[in-house]
Amino acid sequence: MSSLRTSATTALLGIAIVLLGLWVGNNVSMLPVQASSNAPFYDELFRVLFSIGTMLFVGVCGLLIYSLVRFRRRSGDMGDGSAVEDNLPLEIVWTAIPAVVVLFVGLYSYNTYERMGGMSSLGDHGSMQASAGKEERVWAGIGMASGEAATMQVDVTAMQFAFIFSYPDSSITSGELHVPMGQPVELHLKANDVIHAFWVPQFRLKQDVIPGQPTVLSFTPTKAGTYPVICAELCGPYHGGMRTSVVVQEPDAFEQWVQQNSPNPVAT
Ligand SMILES: [Cu+2]
Repeated sequence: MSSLRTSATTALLGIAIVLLGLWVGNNVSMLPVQASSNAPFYDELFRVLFSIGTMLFVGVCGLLIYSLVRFRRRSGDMGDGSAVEDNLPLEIVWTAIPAVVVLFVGLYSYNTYERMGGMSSLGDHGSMQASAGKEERVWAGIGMASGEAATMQVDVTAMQFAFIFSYPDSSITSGELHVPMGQPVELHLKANDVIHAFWVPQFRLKQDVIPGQPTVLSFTPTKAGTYPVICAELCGPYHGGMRTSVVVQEPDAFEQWVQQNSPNPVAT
């Protein structure tokens, strides 16, 4: 009878922890504003991971505190605890649960990456560049989401300790990234010296840039504003100062910026 009660209590607690995890994952938001087309995909993944993380955290901490109190040493008790070993079902359960969780998280993360644009479209991209005469293999990054075509290319050079943005169409070179809202942008990143990483939290994009490995990062800015661009890979003594801004502008304002900064203005 008491083992039945223990099972029922355990099941109820398990359900409570799952519900708590789901509630926390869906209602507690600590992320900055969403400013790119990739952000909703990322946040969906984050909510799932946050839910699973909450369940595991509350479950493990709860069990730990319960055990500390329930099995504490009573006064006068000088013996060792009873030795528990060879519980096959228990060992199967605690191996199976993490295995299933890790497998699910791995597959779901890859699926999220694919929906953002993923690697497959980078393959098309490589062939596009080859046909343009520049035979350059793209090693990593995020391609265009299906059905989109980049309307603007920006070359990004990462070096100790700055990002340099150049616009091939208008010959602008800038220390600050300007992009028009609502238009697909394709960043072509390269590193001159050591490994850097291009990170814009509001875009939910963080991409390593490795010397000798051309990298592409595609996104569509969806919210006007100024957001930080941060180097997210320890790259030397002034790594902490390696940051600038990305300015997402209405198309008109962006066009004006291009006209004002282009060394050889294009007549429109
Ligand atoms: Cu850096």
